[in-house]
Amino acid sequence: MAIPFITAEEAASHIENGFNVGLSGFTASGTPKVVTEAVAAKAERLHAEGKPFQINIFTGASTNDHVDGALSRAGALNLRTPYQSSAELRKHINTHEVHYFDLHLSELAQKFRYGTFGKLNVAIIEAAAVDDDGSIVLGTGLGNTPTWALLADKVIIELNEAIPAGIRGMHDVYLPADPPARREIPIYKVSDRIGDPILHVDPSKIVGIVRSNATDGVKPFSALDETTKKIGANVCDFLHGELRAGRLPKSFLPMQSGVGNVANAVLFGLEENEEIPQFEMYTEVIQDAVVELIERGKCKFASTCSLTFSDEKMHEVFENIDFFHDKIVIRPSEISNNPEIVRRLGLIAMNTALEADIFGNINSTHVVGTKMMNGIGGSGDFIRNAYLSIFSCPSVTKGGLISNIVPMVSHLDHSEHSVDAIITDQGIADLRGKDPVQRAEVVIENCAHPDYRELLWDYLKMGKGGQTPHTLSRAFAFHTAFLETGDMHNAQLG
Ligand code: 0RQ
Repeated sequence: MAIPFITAEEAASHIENGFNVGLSGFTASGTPKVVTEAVAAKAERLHAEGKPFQINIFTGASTNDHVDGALSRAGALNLRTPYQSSAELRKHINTHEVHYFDLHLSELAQKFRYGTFGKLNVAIIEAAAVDDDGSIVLGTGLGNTPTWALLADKVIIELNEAIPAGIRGMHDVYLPADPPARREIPIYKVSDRIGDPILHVDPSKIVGIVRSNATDGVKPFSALDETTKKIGANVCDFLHGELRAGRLPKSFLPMQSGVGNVANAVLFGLEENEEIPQFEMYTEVIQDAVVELIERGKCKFASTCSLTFSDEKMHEVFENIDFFHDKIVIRPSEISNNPEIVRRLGLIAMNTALEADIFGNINSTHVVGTKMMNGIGGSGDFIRNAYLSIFSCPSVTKGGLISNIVPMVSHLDHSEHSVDAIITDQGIADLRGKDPVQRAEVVIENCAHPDYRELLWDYLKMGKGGQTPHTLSRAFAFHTAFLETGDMHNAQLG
């Protein structure tokens, strides 16, 4: 039987108060765009009539304004997981209007299959093509779609006519068996394909197809500035040093790169550095910089969960899709971020910190310890299991009022046990094999901004012993000074 075309409003009528809804995609890429706007409008209508309407949204990672923006503005979100990066949603999370469960991205699909979140009522899946037998060519991001398609009672397809037919064949849809039946995931090389290019959905569950032609709407990155350029150059120096010392194989190892302006700058640094050989990427997002790395042959192959390109760059890739077709594979997030594969392939993991402490602990999520920024995303999936785990960030932010190197992180995402190196615009702190005091010395000397070094030395020296010589009553002196005076330079250690 032919699957009917329906309107976004008709699709939204299948979503009821309290439902668990799974969305395709990863970042804005491959994420639905029109049905969620209709759900937000429905919520506003019902709220105006005094009726309740809130749903729980499960995704691959962050989304777009059609999801997190529209639904949080409409007051339509109850629970949200596993990651977000929306300024609008952030406000609602930090006032507790939305319950946000910040989770390692590789874990959500299996947790859902294990029954942690109850049943999945509806999945909304963006597609480049759909057949009446339920065969679907997915869009620019894969995320947790195979699990949503398997578990959902009803499936709504958003057929996005802006995605070229040439994307067919770039996906590798694979669902691991669950314990106790799980076996190894048989990826031994970055480019290995283990699944099916097509997602197969039980056609009797598909309630209809909604047409769309909206782009992913990813904004281009801020232009590189002196600070981000220096961070990029320092990361390259570190990697080059590892090659020279024989601690990295001459053929190099696959790279993972996180999100944001700093990660994008690091990738540009890799492109420009002739001493870094050609490499492959095994990562969860590829951003604009990777398009150029592939075009110039510096990146030979990229395994990813999404093509998170700005609209301009995506247009360029779509125009030239045949060139990229055999150089990129798009995988589900539980495979792109799988700790087993990260450890097996020996990834070089490069992620960004909001702040790092002198002993090597990392805060990637909470501004001054309390306000959620985005979430842990996939950073923990990668860094805990990588061959080499690097965190980078600028040494200071907000014009120098905040030092990103502090005595003790105000929230802990990644512990000293999982961090090999911290790299800022000031330099490189190689933490491997060092005890806490030795780590602190190298972090202060090489990574802290000169304006804050003396304060950090004073903090380290005032410690009264113990392997990690904290002075607990002063450990948050930097943060307290910022909250009270707007400037960490005013930290009172005495
Ligand atoms: O604020 O937006 O007001 O200017 O934080 O900082 O320097 O532009 O850094 O864009 O690279 O993002 C950690 C957030 C960095 C990101 C984080 C303020 C700063 C600015 C952004 P403004 P930058 P980036 C895989 C990996 C976690 C998830 C992850 C992230 C804004 O990389 O979300 O790694 N990572 N996933 O001014 C207060 C500090 C601050 C601070 C920076 N110490 N205190 N504010 N800022 N440091 C990908 C996925 O999982 C999908």
